[in-house]
Parts: sequence; C-alpha cells; structure tokens
Amino acid sequence: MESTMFCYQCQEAVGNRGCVNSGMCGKKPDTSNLQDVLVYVTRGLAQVASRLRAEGKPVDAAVNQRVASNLFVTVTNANFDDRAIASHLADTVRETAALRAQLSNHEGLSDAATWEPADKAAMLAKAPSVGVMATSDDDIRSLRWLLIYGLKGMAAYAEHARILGYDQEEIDAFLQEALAKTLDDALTVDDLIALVLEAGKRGVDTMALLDKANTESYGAPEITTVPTGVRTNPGILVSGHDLHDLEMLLEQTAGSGVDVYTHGEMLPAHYYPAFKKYDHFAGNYGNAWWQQKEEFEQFNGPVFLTTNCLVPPKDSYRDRVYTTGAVGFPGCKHIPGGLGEQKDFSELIEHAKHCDAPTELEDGKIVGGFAHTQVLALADKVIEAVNAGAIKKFVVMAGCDGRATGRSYYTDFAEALPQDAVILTAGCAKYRYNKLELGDIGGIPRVLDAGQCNDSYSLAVIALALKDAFGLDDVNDLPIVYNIAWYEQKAVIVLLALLALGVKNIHLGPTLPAFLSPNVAKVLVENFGIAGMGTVEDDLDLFFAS
Ligand code: FSO
Ligand code: SF4
Repeated sequence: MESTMFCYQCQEAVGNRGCVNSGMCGKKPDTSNLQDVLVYVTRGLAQVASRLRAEGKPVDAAVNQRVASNLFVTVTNANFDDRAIASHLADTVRETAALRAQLSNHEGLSDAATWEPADKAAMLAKAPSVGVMATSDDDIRSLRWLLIYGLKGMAAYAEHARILGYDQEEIDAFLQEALAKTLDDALTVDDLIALVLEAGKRGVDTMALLDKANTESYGAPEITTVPTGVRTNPGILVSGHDLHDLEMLLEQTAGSGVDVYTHGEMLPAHYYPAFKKYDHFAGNYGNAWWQQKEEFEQFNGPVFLTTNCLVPPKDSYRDRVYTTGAVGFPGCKHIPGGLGEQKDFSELIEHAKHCDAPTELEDGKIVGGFAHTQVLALADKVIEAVNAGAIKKFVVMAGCDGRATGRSYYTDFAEALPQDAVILTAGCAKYRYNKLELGDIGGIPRVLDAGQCNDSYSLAVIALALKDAFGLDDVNDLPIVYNIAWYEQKAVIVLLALLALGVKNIHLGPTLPAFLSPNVAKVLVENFGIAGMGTVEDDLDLFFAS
C-alpha cells in the first residue's frame, strides 16, 4: 500500500519503524503532513531569526514564542486539528515574511524561509519533500530528527516557563539556531552529533528554568498524600502539564460547587503549596494518559486538556472534552488565551454543574512531592541510610507510560526490586508502580516521586548533590542505576539532558527509538553505554550484580 504519511517520533511508531498509513496515536495522514510542514516553516522562521541575531538586530519575544509553540503543537498526542495546524502554518509564513524584510542579507536563505503556500492544498502537497523521508542519508536523517525531536521537548518546557513569565534569550536563540541548522545539508554526522549534545546541555538549562518558574510561582513541592477517591459534587478533570491553566481554573471554580481533580501528569500539582489552599482541589482521578478512554468516560464531567497526552476521544464523551494552548481536536471546544491573558472557564464550569459526580474508580492514596528541595531536606537521613547499608541502590525509573503491553515490565520490575532499593521517579511512568504497597526504608518511601517528566531535572539535582555529599568525583560512581521508559519527544530532551550531565549506562525502554539509525544507536551505546530493556530477571541481575 502506498504511504500517505511518515512519522516515527514516538515509541509507538508502527513496527518500531514508522507510521505510514495512519498513526498508532490516531493521527491521520493530513494531520501528520500538516505537522511536518508546520515544523518545516518553523525551521525557516528560525533561520531568519538566527540571521537577524547574527546581523546584530533584536528578535521580538513573539518570535521566540511562535517557534516554541509551533513545535509544541506537533508533539505526540497534542493536536489533531487540521484547521488549527494550518492556521499556525499560515500565521508563521506571514510572520516569517515580515521578519525577512528586516534582514540586510538574504543570500542563501532556505526554501523553508521563503516558501509561501497559496492554500491548504499547497501545504499538503509540500509534505513529502520536507518531512522525515526527504533526507536520504540514514545517519543524517536520524541525527537531524533526533535533534528536532529533542528541540520539540525543549520547546514544550520553555513554553511552560514562558507562560509563568520566565524565559531566557540564550535558550530561544539556541533552539532557533539548532532548528535552522537542520536545514543545512553541509552539516556532517559529527556536526550533528555535537549539536545533539549541545541540545542536551540547553535542555538542562531549560528544565532548570522551568523548575525555577514552577517553584517561584507555586512554592517548592512538599511531601503530600493525594486521595484517589471521589466526592459527591460534580467535577472537572484537568490533564496535561500546565500548572498556570490549573491555577486559573482553581480560582474560577472556587465556591462554584464544582470540584477539580487531576489526571495523568497533572497529579504533581497537588505537591505544590500554592494549590493546597483550594478546598475543592479534590484529588487525582485515574492513571496515566493512555487509560483515558475508560477513565474520561467514567468521570462524567468535563475534562480539560492543558497539554498532551490527548487520545482521540470517543463520541460518548467528546462533547465533554475541552482543550487549550497547543492541544486541539476537531469538535472539541478550545479555550482561547495567550501569554499573560486570563482564560475564561465559565462555559466549562457551567457544563460541569449539569453533570453527575465522578464514578469512583478506587479509594486510595498516592504519596509524592519528592522534588530536589524536599529530598535534600531529608539528605542527612538518606545519607545515613546509605552509609548504614539500609539503602543499597537508587533506581531511576522516570519517564513516560504508554499502551505497549511490554510496559507491564515496569510494574514487575518495581515489585521484584530488592527491599533495599529505592525508586526515584518523575513523569507518567510512575503509574506503573505508584499504587503498589512497596513500603519504606526507615521512613523513606521506596517510591520517591519528584513530579512531572520535566521534574526529571530534580532527580539530576539530587544525584549531583549526593555525589558531593559522598565526596565522589563522578556521578556514575553513585549507587544509582537508570531504567527509564520513554514515549514522546519531551522524553528525548530529558534523555539528552541526562547525557549532558554525564550520566552513563542508561537503560531505555520498552523499545529503542525508531529514529535511531544503527550507526547513531552505536554511537550512543559506545559513548554513553545506552542499552535497551531486557527481561526483569536479567535486568535485576545486571543492575544488582555489584
Ligand atoms: Fe507523559 Fe504524555 Fe509528561 Fe509525555 S503524559 S507521555 S513525556 O506527554 O510529557 O510524561
Ligand atoms: Fe506514529 Fe507516534 Fe507519529 Fe503518532 S506520533 S504517528 S504513533 S510515530
């Protein structure tokens, strides 16, 4: 059958090669193709902006936001709405033309920076010549898209920080320069490897910026017990990663008789002091993103997606799904509001008032809030437990969850860990084991959840602090092993950031990315000891051999 699209950016790529007829995620060919073209013109805009900087001219903050938000729109499970994507595309082309006019030197500008499509048909027709398969060399293609996917993750985190009023010109300038370089056919494999590693360093900076934005806005996460049961009021379920959206919704629902629950990656919002004052912030409902079809159905009230991961909704509850920001789905109500603007949730709140209370899925609790400030406050206790031999090893099991059946490995692995091992986690990967009764070691829980996927940064801060506390020269000498699950492009920047921090021997599962060519995979294996996932037994032997 003839291919109508090509996408291999996430862990669900068909056959671990690529989705060619339609996405496992539900993305249709037109959507995928429009996303490829949106990325292409964004690379063009980035080239013009980088040229302007090189000419010593200032680049408006709106350009930084445009580049980052366009990339965010193309992250897996964010936007399925062709109309929205085509409109971002047309706006970008127009803004690029305006910016181009400020350039003194137009020589060598790429097609991406100058192309102006007449309509949507022209956009779609462009896709095959600008998407993944437009690069013929296996290794250049692999590195180019590894870089672009890492930049998508970085862009998403930069956007979260920007929304809270935090940005860094150096981060945006690098992001755009690196994007522009993906248009340069003169770059060699070595040049691209250097850029990918540089992206990792900038990924650390971006996550540090977001950590600062989150903690200065909402306080440092604290150890918190989050209920997983339901109350009797109608509710609104908030998913995704955007804390500012949640804050605005909590403000507007106060006193309305509507409770607010978190889903998936929004769970860690409960750990922030600023959100504890809302009595109607009721708890966490359900599990990781991929279980939403059943869970949204049973929630009965409106569901609000602030970022990915959205699964194409069933007809039975589609009218209850509201999106905002980078997220979109045809037929779902999109709540507008840009940087610094208040969003109006009155329609969503009115909708909730006419819905039944959520159906109870469970009635337990999840304990979390072990971001770096909290763990470092317990440092003496942790160091004592390590010195006394009560804690033999920390196992970093951060990352993403997903539908692949092989991911039951992570539950089995967590259950089979020796009793003197502590799990450090962040991201939605934790739902594979955060409701198990794994106990504690001298009062230190055996699952320490730092927060969302971006809070993997916290785990790195903890590791670096422990390295200093134990007087070690190398972070790899710590009793820490890395068994990470990945799904989409934010996990790519997290991985590159860990590599930039010098972390070696990371095990990545449930499959290695389809976008790694054999040679690029070899570079990662030889230089960083990256390995895939084995069986629970083999991996336990490997990790606990010494
Ligand atoms: Fe999960 Fe989705 Fe947070 Fe990702 S909800 S999978 S890496 O978007 O971002 O961890
Ligand atoms: Fe396939 Fe993932 Fe791309 Fe969706 S995002 S089309 S599942 S590779």
